[in-house]
Amino acid sequence: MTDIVGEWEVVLERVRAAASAFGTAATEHELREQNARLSGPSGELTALMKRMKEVPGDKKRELGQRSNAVKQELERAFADALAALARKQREAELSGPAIDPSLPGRNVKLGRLHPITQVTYRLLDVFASLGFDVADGPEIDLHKHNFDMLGFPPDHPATDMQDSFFIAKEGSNEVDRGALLRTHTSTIQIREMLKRKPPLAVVAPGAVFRRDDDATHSPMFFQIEGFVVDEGVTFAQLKGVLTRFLRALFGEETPVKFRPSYFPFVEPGGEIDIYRNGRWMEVLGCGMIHPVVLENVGYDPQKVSGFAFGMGVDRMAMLLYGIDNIKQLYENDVRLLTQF
Ligand code: FA5
Repeated sequence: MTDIVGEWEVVLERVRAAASAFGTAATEHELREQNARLSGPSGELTALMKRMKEVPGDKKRELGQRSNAVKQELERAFADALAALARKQREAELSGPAIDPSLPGRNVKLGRLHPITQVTYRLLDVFASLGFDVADGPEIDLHKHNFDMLGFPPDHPATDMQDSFFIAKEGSNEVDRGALLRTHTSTIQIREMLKRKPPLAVVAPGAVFRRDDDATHSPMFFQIEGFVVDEGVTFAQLKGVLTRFLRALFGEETPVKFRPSYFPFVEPGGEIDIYRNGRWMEVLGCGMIHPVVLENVGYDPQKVSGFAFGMGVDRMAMLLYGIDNIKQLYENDVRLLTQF
């Protein structure tokens, strides 16, 4: 029993001695650390006071009072040392080189939106003005959203490991073919149609990933998907909306070419090229949503029909800004970025 009382006295003395050394701290951080070692949540004095129940009854009151007094002493010493440090710093500032308030301020360089983001907003604005909603989806998605429900047959080359980035199983190099980095934003068609009922007109921007790499192809690039589903939607409407859109963006005189093309999830399907800067460039794929896709999401293809399109935002940026290599959009050279 006497042990705890003796021990108590020793610790109190040690804490007081340590507090008297507060003045030696060179920085506020150091001072706060010293203080925390004594009275912080796991400080020495705090730990001591938690042991009060071990103290014999007749000593409790006295040791309690003395401990509180030391605690108050500690608080005072800490406040004094803190004030002294602030004073010292202020004195150093005042006796240092004079500040010239008439000097011009430092220029803060203003950032701006990346050209791809700017173009995305421009494209979405046109579609918003045509009455489309904007939707979003995850960059890692399921094989069934990216391929199966869109009517890709299981052996379609686009599902090859050479074309798509599949995700390795956790902790192994084995590939999990159930999930991948989406290869197109058509995943959002499926996701939105599963969630909502027609009529709907939706555009959905996002990053997509493929094993592609040359002057006009990047392994990560951006697409905007669009689709309209309602009773009586026709190919003429598809042509009307997309021509309107491209002319609003590139100018009313822009040559626009519809070519037949194949995508498993549309029938008929097509691609659109536009003529800019002396060449034709493919900008989007499109078509009437395949009845099988409508069935896959629980719609009745006898009642509703729809059209869909997917465009490369990078390609649009290249055409709008006259950039001839897609890589320039990703090098983030400020000499290029500040031109937009
Ligand atoms: C698709 O991705 C289809 N999902 C588009 C679609 C949607 C068709 C709805 C029908 C209905 P495609 O693989 O052609 O289609 O890509 C669409 C556009 O993305 C292309 O026209 C092109 O502008 C752009 N693109 C394709 N690959 C790349 C790439 N590696 N880098 C940059 N842009 C690309």
